[in-house]
Amino acid sequence: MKVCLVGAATANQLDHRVSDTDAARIMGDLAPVGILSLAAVLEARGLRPEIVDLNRVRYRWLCDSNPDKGDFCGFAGAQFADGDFDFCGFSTVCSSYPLTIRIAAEVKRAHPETLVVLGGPQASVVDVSTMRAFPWIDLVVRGEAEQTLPDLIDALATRRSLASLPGITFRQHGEIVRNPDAPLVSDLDALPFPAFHLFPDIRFCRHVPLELGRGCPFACTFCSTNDFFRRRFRLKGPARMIAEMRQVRQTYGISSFELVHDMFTVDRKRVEAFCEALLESQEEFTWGCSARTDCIDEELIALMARAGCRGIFFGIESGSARMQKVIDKGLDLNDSAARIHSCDTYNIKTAVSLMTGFPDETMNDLRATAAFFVDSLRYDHADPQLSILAPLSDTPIQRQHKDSVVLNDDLTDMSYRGWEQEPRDHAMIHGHPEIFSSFYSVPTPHLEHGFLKEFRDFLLSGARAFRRLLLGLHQDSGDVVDVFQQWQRWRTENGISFLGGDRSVYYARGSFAADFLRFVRLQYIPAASSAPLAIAALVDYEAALLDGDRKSAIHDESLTPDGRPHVHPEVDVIEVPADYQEIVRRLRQGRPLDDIRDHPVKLAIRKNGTRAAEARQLTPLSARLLALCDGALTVEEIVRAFRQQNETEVPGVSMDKLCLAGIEMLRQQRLIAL
Ligand code: B12
Ligand code: SF4
Repeated sequence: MKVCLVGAATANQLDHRVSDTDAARIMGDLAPVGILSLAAVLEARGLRPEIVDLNRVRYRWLCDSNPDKGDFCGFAGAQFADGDFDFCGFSTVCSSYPLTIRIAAEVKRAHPETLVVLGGPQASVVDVSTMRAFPWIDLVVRGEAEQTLPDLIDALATRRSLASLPGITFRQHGEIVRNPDAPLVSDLDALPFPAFHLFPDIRFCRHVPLELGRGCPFACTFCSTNDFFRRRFRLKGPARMIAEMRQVRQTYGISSFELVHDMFTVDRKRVEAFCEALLESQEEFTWGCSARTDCIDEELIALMARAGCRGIFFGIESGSARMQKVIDKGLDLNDSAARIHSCDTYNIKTAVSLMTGFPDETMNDLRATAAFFVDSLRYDHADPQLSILAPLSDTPIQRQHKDSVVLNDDLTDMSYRGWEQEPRDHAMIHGHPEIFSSFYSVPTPHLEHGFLKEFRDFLLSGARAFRRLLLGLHQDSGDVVDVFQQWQRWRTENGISFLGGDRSVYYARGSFAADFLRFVRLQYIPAASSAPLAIAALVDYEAALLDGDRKSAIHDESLTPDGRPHVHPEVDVIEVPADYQEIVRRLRQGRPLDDIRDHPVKLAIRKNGTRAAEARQLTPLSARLLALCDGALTVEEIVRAFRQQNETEVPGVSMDKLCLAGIEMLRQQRLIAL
């Protein structure tokens, strides 16, 4: 039997301007873990499945300059033409479900004899409604499929009845039949290693995704994955994981991994065992994982860091203690903040994932979530994220609100994911709210949706473009939502509109940052700030960063008496009205800014294309020296001028020596070049 397995489209950041290498890296990072596991199981049964990666097909389509290339689904359908497959199995995820169903239709149209099958998290929970609405879908495999899929293919090949095969939904005499659920895979260590050899882009991966285990015992009301794996927490053993990691390193030379599990740290002892095994192996692998902040502590974080953990995804969801209860997440938010702080101390990056748009959420709840978002900006390794709730099919929230969901393209978070929807997708989504529920919004009686969307874009872009200023404004005003409302009013009064009407584009790529800095200078500081000097210093700093990058190819040269030093082309020297170092210290510690005094300082800011580039606060002596490095004076002349300017001697050090040592230090700091 000729079997093809198709990975779901997930790489919506691709477009024709992305280079081949970058595209391969993006697609490698998004390797379809489930499909690769299934392919390995089929190979172990003697089959030779082929894998089609829809991300790669889409990239090919995006780069195809042929004006008659047609729409993506037709193009994608044609990729299956030569395969002559008996069985075509598509993986599904809610965000690209309309696309998958349309591609499946193309395959069926061109090859009516091919069995078109869906599997994965989306089709599994909307199996019956999907098959009712889209007659070209022949069968759905529900849930984990390492047992079901080979049994199904075996039954099909030998023309046995499907009636007793658990885990499938299929058609029989025109009726849709839903067999009972299949048992879970109880021993994940018994599964074969993923079939990476069928997925060429894995070679370009930065972090190879490897499945660490399945199942989360918690029951958050918005989450679909707990039910999918039936809340049965399972973990691969340390020996098995390390063997997989070693094989990847030996085959592809990659030793950085994204360990896939919704909630790795459920069982502390097993996390310790994994970390200790890694340390004992002396392999120096690095890895990221997911955890809850209440299932991890400082000691465990320290051990994980030693064992190579470099990133943790924390689903915090809401910064409101009330909402934590309403959504059955139940985190203690002070503890959550402390865990993020601990990770920062151990140089572990944290994705601090927050959501808004819950049906019961009030303005005060939103304020608390926004505060949690901005507070986490004080940690350099924290990356706060904010999304708008999408009611995933068959979750408690979706079931409760299924009759009152609203469809408004601008409001759904799925369309924000960037998949362009065609009129046919819209018609499908519009006609079947129960199948495509994630494209809808639940009603939020206390919060206006348009407001939420703009606020989300504002926070995400603000955190990217002026991280410290955003934190400073929140600290100064006590409420970033209030700052946003002031900005919204000012924006309207000053006729600032969104580029081409597209709010997200304006916030992500437009002149938002420059407009906002203007608002802070002209409106916020005079009218609302209780720490005007500190905020002014932060605005000046952020404005200097906005002012373009200057990557330079200058190489270091050593000092000679006749060399003429000048400020390094990557460096800007600016003056800010208050002690910047002290402001940053206070921001990190959450201390008030209102008594920051008038004390102008000079900052040297390196602009080499990285936002992480640090501003260095110059001592008065360095500032004077740097001012003399104007490219006109030789080192000898600078020493002379410096001697004349600075009459007070440092005891035991001659002024000339001090000056030469200062120039050398500026050179080593790459603040000057010759
Ligand atoms: C890693 C991950 C991602 C990665 C993508 C990884 C990739 N390779 O593309 C990233 C971070 C990009 C991502 C993004 C998103 N994700 Co995600 N993601 C996951 C996560 C954590 C792991 C997926 C995984 O590898 N699982 C392990 C494998 C073994 O399981 P599996 O894929 O389900 O495969 C098994 C079965 O489903 C089945 N199966 C799968 N495919 C097929 C196909 C056939 C033919 C058959 C027979 C069987 C079958 O057999 C497999 C083996 O048993 C899951 C949660 C989870 N634990 O699964 C969420 C999950 C898949 N994501 C989810 C969501 C909602 C999203 C986003 C929409 C989130 C958002 N709002 O941004 C985006 C959408 C991406 C996009 N751009 O379109 C939801 C999907 C819900 C749904 N109903 O579809 C999940 C389940 C999480 C959740 N909390 O509910 N995600
Ligand atoms: S802890 Fe995470 S994976 Fe578990 S139910 Fe809650 S959101 Fe889902």
